[in-house]
Amino acid sequence: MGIPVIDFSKLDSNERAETLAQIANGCEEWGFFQLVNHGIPVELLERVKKVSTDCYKLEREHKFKDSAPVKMLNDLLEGNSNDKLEDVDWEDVVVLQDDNEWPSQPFTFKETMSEYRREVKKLALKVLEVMDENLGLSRGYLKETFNRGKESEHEAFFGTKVSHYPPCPRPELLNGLRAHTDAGGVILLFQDDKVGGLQILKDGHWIDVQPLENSIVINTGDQIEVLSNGKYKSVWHRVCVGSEGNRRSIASFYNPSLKATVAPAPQLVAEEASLGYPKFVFGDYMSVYVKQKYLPKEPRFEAVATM
Ligand SMILES: O=C(O)CCC(=O)C(=O)O
Ligand SMILES: [Fe+2]
Repeated sequence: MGIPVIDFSKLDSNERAETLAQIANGCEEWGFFQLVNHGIPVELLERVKKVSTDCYKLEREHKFKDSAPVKMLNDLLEGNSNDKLEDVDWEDVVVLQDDNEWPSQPFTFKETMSEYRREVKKLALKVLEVMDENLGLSRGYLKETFNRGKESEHEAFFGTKVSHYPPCPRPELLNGLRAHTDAGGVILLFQDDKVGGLQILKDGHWIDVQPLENSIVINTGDQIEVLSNGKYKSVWHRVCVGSEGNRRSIASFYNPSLKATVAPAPQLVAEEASLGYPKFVFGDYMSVYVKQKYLPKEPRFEAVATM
């Protein structure tokens, strides 16, 4: 069993209604689905894979060898312990935003990743519009909620996390990335074609998000859960490491601005009693999330309700 695979191009065909229904099902029942024919050119995706892999080799690999997880695993093995390391991730991360410093190697990295970010942001906005429609919200409702006002500090956050999960000599002793739900809005993940590892918690079981060449995995974060008044739940997921293959994953996050106010959409609240979530400012939520990322989300909603 795998997560739903949906042909996004069929939204523009006579199969629009079925496609909307498939996406609604993906959001309501799974929290995760994969899009094929999503509109990002395959030729660009091929370049993204190449520059990311090259960047890892040129700028990151030697740093990872000196990183905390590697040291912690070595210490553990030297002490002859087999206790799992519960509070570390076997992951190399580069974060790309509009206003931070990016890797300079290979020289095509910046240009290629800027182009990718433009394309994936367009896809994020299309996906949000489909969610507006499926939820019965006015077109643009989610985007407008994420962007409050014209100043840059009121603009939605858009970040891209380029990760590698290198092979681990003792994969049973570590997580690639500990289980969590995502804090924000919609996440668009371009994962490795071959090396798997991402799993979601579905009906009490961890299931694999099957690698599918050049597809984009979509999932929804805690803010979409709040805005949809619980109709679209953010789902627990984790990354397991393996002893072979360096898994690449490129996750792009379209999140509310830190100044945005988030609350269940009034149209989705039948009466006061069915209001399942508080109203809060996203920046306050993030200040709780950074301390509680790997814990259940409910106490985060409670904490922010009283702020
Ligand atoms: O690397 C992945 O496949 C998932 C990454 C992820 O869940 C995250 O960065 O929040
Ligand atoms: Fe995540």
